Amino acid sequence: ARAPAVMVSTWDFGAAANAAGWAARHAGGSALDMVEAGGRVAEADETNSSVGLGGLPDRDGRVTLDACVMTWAGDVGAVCALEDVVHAVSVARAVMEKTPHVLLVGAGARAFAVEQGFPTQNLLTPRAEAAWRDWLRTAEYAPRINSENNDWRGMPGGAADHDTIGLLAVDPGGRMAGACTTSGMAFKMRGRVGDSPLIGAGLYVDDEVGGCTATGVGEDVVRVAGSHAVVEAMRSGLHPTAACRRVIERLARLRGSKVAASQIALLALDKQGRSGAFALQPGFTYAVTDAAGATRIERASALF
Ligand code: SD4
Repeated sequence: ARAPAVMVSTWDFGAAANAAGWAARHAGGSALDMVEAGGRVAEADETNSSVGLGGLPDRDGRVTLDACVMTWAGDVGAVCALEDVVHAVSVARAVMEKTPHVLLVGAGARAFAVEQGFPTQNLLTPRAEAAWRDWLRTAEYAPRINSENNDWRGMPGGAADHDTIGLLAVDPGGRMAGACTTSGMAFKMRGRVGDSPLIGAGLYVDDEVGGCTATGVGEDVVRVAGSHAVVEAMRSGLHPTAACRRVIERLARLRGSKVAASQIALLALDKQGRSGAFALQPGFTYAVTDAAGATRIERASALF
């Protein structure tokens, strides 16, 4: 039998995030410290064409970030459409820890971040700007499947269109936390928010059961409250893989041909240290780090 998993995160680039999470755990950090550290790695990586810096902008050319965190204790914090501050996951954590609220959006989120001492910077890199200018020539909104693992290839300007990282971790005390951070779908409408910062959709953690995070076309994750649905399926006794599969199948029944060309992937970790995932389309990968510190990349099965 495998050592229990202590951290999972979405896509191949999750391996680097898990390494940072593992280091945080090793340094005595909590599960929340682990997922925050991992999310920050993806946010700072400008080759990841959309988490934080280097993220593809909305159709008006503005990079807007969505993120959330959730802890074992049911504490939650989130930001939507945050501009000019790279570490959206840390701002989400600050919303949780420093305010009486759970969600701040837009100008209010930015003002709060500045007041908390977060530095501001231009998040639109020259490469992302070039991709946006290329996109403007057709201005056609068409999310591509699994672009996360094909950074900058095949898109206008060689850019991928979505790159969310979702993370779940357990600390040595056995407590679970999760985080999700993204710049959302490339070339989205200004003001558009997806599933990623919404507790229950892009992320859910229940310390009695386990957690789930989602990636892909956020609109469809929201329709089935994807992450919460997976946690409830695990509560009823399903293995994480079976729980993710049940919700993907439910979405396919609900939406039929409307999701035939979309990618949605769900990734779960239960309190027994079992991980699993399931997707609409083949190609979804995720990083799993076990209690011995070994990380492997797994490939999810898919409905189509
Ligand atoms: C969104 N779910 O904003 C995000 C996009 C994503 O990998 O997952 N990209 O809808």
